[in-house]
Amino acid sequence: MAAAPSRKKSSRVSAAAARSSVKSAKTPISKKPVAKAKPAPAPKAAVKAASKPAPKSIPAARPPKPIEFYYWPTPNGWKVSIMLEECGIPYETKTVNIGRGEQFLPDYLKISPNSRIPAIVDQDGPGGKAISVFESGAILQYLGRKTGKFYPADERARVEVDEWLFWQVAGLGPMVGQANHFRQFAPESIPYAIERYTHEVARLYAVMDRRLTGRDYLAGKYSVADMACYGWIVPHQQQGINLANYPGVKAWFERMGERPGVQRGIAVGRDIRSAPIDLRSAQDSRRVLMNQKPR
Ligand SMILES: N[C@@H](CCC(=O)N[C@@H](CS)C(=O)NCC(=O)O)C(=O)O
Repeated sequence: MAAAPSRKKSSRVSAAAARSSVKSAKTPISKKPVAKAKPAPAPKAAVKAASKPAPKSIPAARPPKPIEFYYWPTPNGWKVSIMLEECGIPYETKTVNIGRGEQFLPDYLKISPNSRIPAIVDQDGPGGKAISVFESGAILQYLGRKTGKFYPADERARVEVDEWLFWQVAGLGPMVGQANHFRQFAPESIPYAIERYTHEVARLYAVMDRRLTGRDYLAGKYSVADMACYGWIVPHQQQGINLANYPGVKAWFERMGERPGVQRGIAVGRDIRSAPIDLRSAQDSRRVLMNQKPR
């Protein structure tokens, strides 16, 4: 079982969780449940009364425990915040400040061994036991199977969703990441790298555009594949992309942006992202994120 990071994290129970009036799980997930003491023997009179057949009562169902969501507001984090909001299941956000290096804390590595966000811990996992999941694609598939939403059970439909989900996870995300790095953050301007990744991103937009011509969503019906892609299209201008050149993507992007679940998902942690940047901490973040050595 995975353990929660030991450092204090700001956490917030989502609007969805508040709606289902589930209390936030304040106990660290590493804490084992305390064994209950045996009840004292009942007095005789009580035993007599109890020997009468009691009217059968149905035990009240325990409310589901909120999903613990390890998050920072970035395109990979948004995939899962959108899915959680779209599904309307209770969740508790635990921020992992990747600019401060919290993704490398030993306790977090037990949940996310690749030291990246997002990750989740579901205390109500298979067999009623806790499970942790890292990698955004695996999380989306897990939540889709758990809730039966946005991830079809029919094999043909599921293959289509998987194709576009993996296309995003292995193609669009990493290539946009490289383009962003060389276009905005590299300490020196390397025209070869800028051109290579800007062209590759444009090629991927063209692939997506062909797919979305005559279709509302990537796999026909709205699915986790669309949620995975949306956050990567939000910063299209920084990628050197003019959406007017990709009318299918543009229409899809607008359609997605109108969904309340997408709007709520993208808004999770917006306050952290839009906090005023102090130059020193921005430089420290850049050092943490851009100068990683193998560990
Ligand atoms: N393949 C991973 C990628 C996750 C990823 O790269 N997350 C970024 C934020 S968008 C991160 O945690 N970066 C921290 C770092 O680079 O140290 C997934 O899809 O979950």
